[in-house]
Amino acid sequence: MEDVKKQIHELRGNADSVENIIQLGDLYLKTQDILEARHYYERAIKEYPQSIQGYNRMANFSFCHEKFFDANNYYSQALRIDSQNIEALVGMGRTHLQQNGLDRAEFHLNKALKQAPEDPTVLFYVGLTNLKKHNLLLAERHLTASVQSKDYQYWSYATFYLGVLNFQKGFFQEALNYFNSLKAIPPFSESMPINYQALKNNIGVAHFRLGNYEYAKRAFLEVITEKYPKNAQMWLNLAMVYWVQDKLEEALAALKTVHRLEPSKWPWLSAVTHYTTEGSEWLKAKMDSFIKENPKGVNVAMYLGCVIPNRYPFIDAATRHVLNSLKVGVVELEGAGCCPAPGVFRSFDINTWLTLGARNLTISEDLGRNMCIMCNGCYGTLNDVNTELKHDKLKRNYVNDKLKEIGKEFKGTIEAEHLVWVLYHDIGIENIKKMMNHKLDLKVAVHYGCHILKPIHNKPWKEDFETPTFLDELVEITGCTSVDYQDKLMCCGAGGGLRGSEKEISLDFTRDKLESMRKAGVDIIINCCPFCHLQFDLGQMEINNLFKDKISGPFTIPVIYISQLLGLAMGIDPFSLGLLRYPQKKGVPPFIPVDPLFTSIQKDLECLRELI
Ligand code: 9S8
Ligand code: 9S8
Ligand code: COM
Repeated sequence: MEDVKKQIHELRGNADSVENIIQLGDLYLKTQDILEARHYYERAIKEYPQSIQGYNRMANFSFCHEKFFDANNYYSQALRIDSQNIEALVGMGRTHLQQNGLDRAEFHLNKALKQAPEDPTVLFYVGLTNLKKHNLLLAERHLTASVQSKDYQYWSYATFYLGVLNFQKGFFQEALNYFNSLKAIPPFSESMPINYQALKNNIGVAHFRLGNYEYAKRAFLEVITEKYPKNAQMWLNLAMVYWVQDKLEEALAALKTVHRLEPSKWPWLSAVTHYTTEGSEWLKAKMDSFIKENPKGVNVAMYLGCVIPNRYPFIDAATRHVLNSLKVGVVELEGAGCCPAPGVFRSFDINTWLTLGARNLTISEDLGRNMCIMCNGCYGTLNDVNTELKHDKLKRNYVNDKLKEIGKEFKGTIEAEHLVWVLYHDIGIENIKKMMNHKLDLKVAVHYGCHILKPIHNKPWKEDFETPTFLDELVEITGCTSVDYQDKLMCCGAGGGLRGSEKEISLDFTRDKLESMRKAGVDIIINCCPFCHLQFDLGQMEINNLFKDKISGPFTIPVIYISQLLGLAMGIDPFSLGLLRYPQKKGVPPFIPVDPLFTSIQKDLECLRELI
């Protein structure tokens, strides 16, 4: 420290260049004299407004003091001087990341990555952004690259988030291995209290999810008894361990501590003060839902198909945000291709259709996970192929003969499931209901689409294929009302290659359905298939042009995918769900504005006020 003071003394005499002024600021920062540090950074800006360094320093300074708005401003000014400056681009990225502006963060960080593809800091922040967007493949790639860079600090941060990533995949043991490897590593040692507590928390929670309750308890207790008796989250975690171990008295004592420490964060805990061990059913239900959002431990492999990644990527994003909130472990199907589309490929060549479908299924089999499919058409193909090959030895032999050429084999060990079934049945509609935070009071036209219902012989909901209710039930837990309308189960018009070959006929179907929906007075359309989504969304624009004289007026009914609706009711922010976006772009979906959705429910969505 004496050294630093001496340096300061020497420099103060000749603070005549921007470098020297900046260095003085840096030195003061080392002595913890933040006021003086800021003074010199500001002076650098004032005296050398064309130099980028002062802005970057002030931005970093603001960031560290959690003044994100200021940080944003300074980084913008830095980028005005040099739009490719890596420090400013990364700074801008992490500032947006702090404020949950994931798209903006990604925009700046990708620019930085282009110039510095091996920079561990850049790689780390790109990975973290991908992780927050639930883009797990890219997240893993970038975080792993950051780990390999051997930059000590980023090695440890990236390792931590690789743990988080594996946690999100439902690979708790792998997650635990990553977290354990960080024990006693300086950035996560006890001298860094925030990181230290986060690491212990994650180790405990990973043990908890693995069912190692004693280890979990030990991790939480270490934090509480050693140094941080005021960590309310840790007390809550501890209470959960006692709760599942049926140690009610200990659990209650811990819950009371949580309530004493943070009464406003978990207001429902006020009930514990009246709780006797005989028990309030209500508190029990609340605790159960809190502990077990995913009580059956559902883990899936995501199948994307073609339409979602190419036309409606926000359907994927919204679904992943919802599944993550429900604590469903999600992995990618690396190398998966077109399902292939049932209404197209199957009509031309059944063997090719079977073989390509089987190839996709084997990727899921190798992971030991059921497929979670967000598109009706993909579900139709993959579920049909799966059942046919499971039951027909001749077909299976044919397919496996072909697959042998690429070193694959269909075994028939997994299920191909529609997302709606994963939600409704695997996780359970009751469990999702517990996660609802906002009541959305809208009149909804529910559109099932064809391939989710037919053919019926291999569908899990075969009892009521003529009057299905599962999708309506899922919609109604949000507070919305599913309104009946004419020809509700009719095709949207797109499927079976019709949209591709006979657009006008295909849109005439859609027009017909839309008229019925309008007659029923609905506020929004809910669907569970990206191709239906496209047909209703882009289709309304096309119909408004094509059938100008035939329709009673232009159509503008918002089209919403089921996980967007559920996410909104759960309280997930509308940007992440793809319902709102900034800056408004033209020529990209949604084509029919979804804003009416917000105006009609604004009073129910406090959180929206500041966002819109
Ligand atoms: S993948 Fe290829 S064209 Fe598509 S999206 Fe649903 S269907 Fe299967
Ligand atoms: S509907 Fe008739 S074929 Fe389908 S599923 Fe989706 S696209 Fe509309
Ligand atoms: C509709 C798919 S979702 S297809 O066009 O019938 O193959």
